[in-house]
Amino acid sequence: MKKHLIMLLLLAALLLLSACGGSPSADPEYTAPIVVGFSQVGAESDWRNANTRSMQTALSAANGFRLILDDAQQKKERQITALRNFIHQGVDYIVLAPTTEDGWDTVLYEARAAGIPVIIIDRMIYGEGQIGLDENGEPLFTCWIGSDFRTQGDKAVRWMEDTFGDEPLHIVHLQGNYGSSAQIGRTASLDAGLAANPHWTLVARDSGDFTQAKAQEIIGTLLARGVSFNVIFAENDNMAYGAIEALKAAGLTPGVDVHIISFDANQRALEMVLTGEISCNVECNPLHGPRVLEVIMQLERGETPPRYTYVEEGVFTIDGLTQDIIDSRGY
Ligand code: GZL
Repeated sequence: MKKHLIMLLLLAALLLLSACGGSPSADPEYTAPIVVGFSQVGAESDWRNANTRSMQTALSAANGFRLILDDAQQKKERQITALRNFIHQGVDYIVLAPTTEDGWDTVLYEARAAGIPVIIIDRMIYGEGQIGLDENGEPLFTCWIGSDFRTQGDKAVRWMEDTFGDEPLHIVHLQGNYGSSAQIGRTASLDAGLAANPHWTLVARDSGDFTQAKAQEIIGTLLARGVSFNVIFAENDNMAYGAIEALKAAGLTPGVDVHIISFDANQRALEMVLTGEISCNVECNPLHGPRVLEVIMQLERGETPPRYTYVEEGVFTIDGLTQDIIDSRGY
């Protein structure tokens, strides 16, 4: 008898607890989170990881969000599958960091048909032959936040012209993922620099896929073949790290025997600018989380955010760079 009484008292306590707001749907103060599906390129670089952390910090549960993160491992087809899953789940917003520029039209039409706003970050996408526009000139996305990669490349080339003057340069070019805006823009700048400076020679060009391992392999192979060069144009910091490892393994001193130009300006890379291993580093700022948060809150308020937002970015060399500056940076 006593056992049953205890069971009844326990059951009453549980019912009382659940009536006091145990289940969110019963709580009138409960506000459903804003659900965001985020298709991320991958985790190929320090830049990418900083970008992911920035998004997770901004679109946190504490800020009223449920963030669904999909890592595409640098494969576009996985991103397209992720977007279709987000559409099927009926998320409130889609954020896409596109691997490459082309091939998004169909799935973005599907997102628009589902009434889901799409925010593009970092790299650009193409519509039907236009940058981010469909065949009717209508945007395939609600807004875009990212970098001007051609300007980044031009900053690097200008530094090379100002620094090396008439000195003959023999350049090894480590490219990022073919077809990504970062690779397209940065490569176009170097090509323009090569055309404008006849005393510059392109010794070798290959894709390191923005990864340290592939870059180290490319530089190591060139050195083993006895290829001579005095500049490495690395389209991101992780490839610069790989190049530095390969140079050191061959007994060469980065910044003395070979000058390295890099992109992203991660803290780890800026330490290498201080030591002289990297000669010039062009910033590519990954901290898009707060920018996306602001855009979503504008849309939630019924406001119209700018269609395109370019991020302000600088150039780092050893001149004027201090440990305090490096330590104060967010990535
Ligand atoms: C640039 C970004 C690039 C970085 C790389 O905005 O797309 O991809 O430069 C990253 O580090 O892998």
